[in-house]
Amino acid sequence: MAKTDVAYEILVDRLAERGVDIEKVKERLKNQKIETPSWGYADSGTRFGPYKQAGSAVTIQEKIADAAQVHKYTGIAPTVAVHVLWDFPNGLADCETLADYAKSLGVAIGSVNPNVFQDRDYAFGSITNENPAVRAKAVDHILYCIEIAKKLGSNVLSLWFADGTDYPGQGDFRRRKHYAEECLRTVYDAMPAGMRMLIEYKPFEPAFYHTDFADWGMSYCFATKLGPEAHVLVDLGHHFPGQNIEHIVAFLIDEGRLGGFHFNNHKYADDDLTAGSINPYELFLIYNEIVKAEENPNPNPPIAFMVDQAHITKAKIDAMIQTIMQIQTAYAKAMCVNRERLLEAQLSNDVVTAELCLQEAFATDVEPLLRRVREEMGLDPNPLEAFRASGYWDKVSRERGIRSGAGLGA
Ligand code: PSV
Ligand code: MN
Repeated sequence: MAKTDVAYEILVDRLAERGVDIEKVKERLKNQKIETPSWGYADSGTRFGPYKQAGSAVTIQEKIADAAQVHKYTGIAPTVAVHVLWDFPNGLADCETLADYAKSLGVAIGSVNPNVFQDRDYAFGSITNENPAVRAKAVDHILYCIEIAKKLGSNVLSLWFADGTDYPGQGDFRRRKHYAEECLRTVYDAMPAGMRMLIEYKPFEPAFYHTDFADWGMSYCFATKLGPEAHVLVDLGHHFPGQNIEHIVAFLIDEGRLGGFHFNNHKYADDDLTAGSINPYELFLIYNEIVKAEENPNPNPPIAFMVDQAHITKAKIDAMIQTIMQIQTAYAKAMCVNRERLLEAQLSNDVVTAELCLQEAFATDVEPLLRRVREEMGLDPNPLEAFRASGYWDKVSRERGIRSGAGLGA
């Protein structure tokens, strides 16, 4: 037997001892879906300026082509999130044939992200601005994004507001909250049947004193007031250090309001680092809640699993493939928990055994399983090496070179 087969067989036995059915795990891994962001293939930057790379995508066609590579090698990244201002400089005209183009490359357009933060008119807020004309402009842009979503066959409207203030006294919290409620109501009522609104939160940046959507509780509150098609979007980078994100995830699932994720990892602030790069145990614990939700009845709608990362030092497609593999690994490990033993330990207050059940799963080497799953999906067992060997990146970096475009690093 080949070495990899032996490792796989040992894992099968080990998981059977934990009451885990490997065939079911494989099935779930094959059905996993993670959306990658168009802006992750383009140049991005920091407050100190843009970081340009040879080969970065500029047009939406290039971004989709790069995203299609990630899907081609991982098999589980079939959709691409779009950011309207950065991806469609010519508006609806840019969308005409885009769905067909994406389809021809084996992917589809996923969530649609309006941009009501870049225009200088929004310096003092978009939907929370004191000026009704600015609020109306922001709402109009989001309504236009709904039209774009319809054209692209997307049913997820993903909203993030940079709104906030920098200094105490600058704005009135409650008045701003009322403006936001009013504007979101207009948008929500304009959504066609089947469309979902995701409301993201972020405690700081670019506003540094307060943000109008500061935490999950505020997003939850806006969402519940709006109606059943509004949900909370959890961006892993949008929490203060030490915050227990898996608890937030479990709570929202139980309330039926977890709409989706923006995966990434942070060490200090909203660093946009590769998912699992700084704290893989946290990612595992988040997936532990997702796995439990999949296995137990709960009121939550389908979750949109999305990446929100803009790498500045890593090669972009390499980094995105690495990201998908990290998330896939977290999911696989979370399915390796001995659930029966964990429940017994919890019921008998055996804290050490309970913790060990999770640690044992986290320590499980799931590589043989993931390689097997990829082979069964007709993929190379090592997506990153296979992509690198394909020469795609060398080719596009030569052809595209260093250019200017729209986006975070325009
Ligand atoms: C804001 O930091 C954010 O997380 C939002 O999701 C934006 O759409 C995205 O980043 C832009 O990069
Ligand atoms: Mn985000």
